[in-house]
Amino acid sequence: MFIDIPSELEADLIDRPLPPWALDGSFLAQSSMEEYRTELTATPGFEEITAALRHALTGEGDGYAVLRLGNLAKALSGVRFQRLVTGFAAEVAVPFSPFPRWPLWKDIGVKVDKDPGKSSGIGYNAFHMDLVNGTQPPDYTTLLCVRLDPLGGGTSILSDAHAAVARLSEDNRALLAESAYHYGTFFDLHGVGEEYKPFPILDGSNPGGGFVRFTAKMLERSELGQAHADAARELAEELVRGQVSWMLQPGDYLIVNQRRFLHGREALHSGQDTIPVADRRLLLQLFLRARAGDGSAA
Ligand SMILES: O=C(O)CCC(=O)C(=O)O
Ligand SMILES: [Fe+2]
Repeated sequence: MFIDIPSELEADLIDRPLPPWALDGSFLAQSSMEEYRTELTATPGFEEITAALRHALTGEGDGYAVLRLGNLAKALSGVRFQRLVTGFAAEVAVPFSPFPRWPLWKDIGVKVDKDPGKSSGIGYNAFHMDLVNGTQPPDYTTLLCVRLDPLGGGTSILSDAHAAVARLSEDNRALLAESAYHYGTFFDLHGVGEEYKPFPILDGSNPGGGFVRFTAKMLERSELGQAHADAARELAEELVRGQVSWMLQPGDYLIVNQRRFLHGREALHSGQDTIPVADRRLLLQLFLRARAGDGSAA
């Protein structure tokens, strides 16, 4: 689901600088959201785009969208562009940072000496949801592409979590609904509830809906019982079978409804150690919390 910005709207947005934002704890302040909204909704065509975005992410839409902001990224300074993207994001849900020591937008660069399968590693980043081990994971995870892998790797992958679950056997679904899974550590995180350990992958009270609380990274990094691990491996295989993939381009802004889609990334191309850090692939990540009563927080 790709959404392009008409060129007249691009031109108007370039002429409408937004002020710096304020935070209220780890959330974007209400006053900033109102200020951005007033400014942006006065731009003809803006509300059509945000309506299309919300449609793609909830209701009958797919559950993810890519807003193509490449021309705006080129025309605006980094700070002005980030404010504008924050304004688009705030039309979907409330931007926040779960990491108290990070700014609202978190850098995902490339670190050659990190666990290759984790965020900012160079390897295959397997299907997952972000903040999987919080009782309230972010409703949306969003990724803004700043720079491509100059060597050509790093294709994004997405898969419909409920469709993958529906292809599993009933026995495997029953195993996945048991509180037998755990992943990672939980330290000093804001806005995502409490640590959830162990957790069920499927929410038995909400079949076909809700989070599919899964990360394929648990298959190698968590101690799981044999039967539960096998069921989780089946799910990981179904996610791959149903995946869609494409290369995010500079200025592309991917928004994923975490109740519907899981995401990941193919490996970066080999040879990252030959690329200066400042030239390596760079994404910026932002999380969103659905507003109460907007229908997508079910
Ligand atoms: O590098 C990417 O494209 C995705 C990274 C990711 O999913 C994460 O860091 O949580
Ligand atoms: Fe992620």
